[in-house]
Amino acid sequence: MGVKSATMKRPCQHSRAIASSPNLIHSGLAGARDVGTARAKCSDWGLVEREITVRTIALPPTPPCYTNPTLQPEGAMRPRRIEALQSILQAFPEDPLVLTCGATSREAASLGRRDNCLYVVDSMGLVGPIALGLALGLQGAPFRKVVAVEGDGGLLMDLNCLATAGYLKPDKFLMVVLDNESYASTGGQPTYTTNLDLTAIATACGLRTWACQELEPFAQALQEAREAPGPGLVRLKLAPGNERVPYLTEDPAVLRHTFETFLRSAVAGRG
Ligand SMILES: Cc1ncc(C[n+]2csc(CCOP(=O)(O)OP(=O)(O)O)c2C)c(N)n1
Ligand SMILES: [Mg+2]
Repeated sequence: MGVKSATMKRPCQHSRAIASSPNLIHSGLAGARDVGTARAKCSDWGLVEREITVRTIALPPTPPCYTNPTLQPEGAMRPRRIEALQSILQAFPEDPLVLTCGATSREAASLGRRDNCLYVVDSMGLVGPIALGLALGLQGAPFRKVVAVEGDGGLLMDLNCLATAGYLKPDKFLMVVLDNESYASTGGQPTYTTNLDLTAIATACGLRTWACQELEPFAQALQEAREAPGPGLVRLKLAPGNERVPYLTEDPAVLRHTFETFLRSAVAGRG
């Protein structure tokens, strides 16, 4: 594996760019292979220039796709993640959406890329804190809600964001939890939500909550949650499994830049 010198042309978020490659391999990208490393000069938005090491991996053409019917036989009757994402994208065409890693970001992007979406492709557990920070920072902005689209596994990784949202009560914070009772993106291992109610936790933290099992009540809950004052959480129980959709291979710094540009122009244009 040779170490080469190169200058990165695109904006690059130094440590995030480096960290993303090894993490991607652990995120269920079976078949990904390390094909080389290079030393690169990274200009971070033109402000800082530093030397970094970039690993390059070759990806298989499509991600693995599976369902695990032995895990949750009743799950077959539940909505699929991609159907829930379609409802969310329809309900919030102009509000900022922060989408969790793994299959959720991939499936949402497969429905059509949108500038109002931040695809948090690899940072599990950070969707809630990111959306919470945005909801606090954008209190006077012309958005109705900042929506965190999180998985059950991702939310369990950072439950604190519910306690903080309940305490600070940012009006624009809305979390939508797509609860398939499993870490579907990485193989369908069960999470605690097989017998833990995330809406009960959110209610205890002081959030307004909606618990849904089907798509129609879910779409209705999204409309209500959009208009309701104060922080909220909508939970939908989902079937396990993932769709066979392409990987999101863009640098996270580029994905962030697109979203940031959307936020800046929306705030400037509508404020
Ligand atoms: C800190 C960290 N740990 C583990 C992973 C690998 N990983 C990516 S997605 C995922 C499963 C997420 O589960 P959930 O939030 O329930 O979403 P689902 O895939 O079930 O829709 C895991 C373990 C990661 N990206 N980051
Ligand atoms: Mg899950």
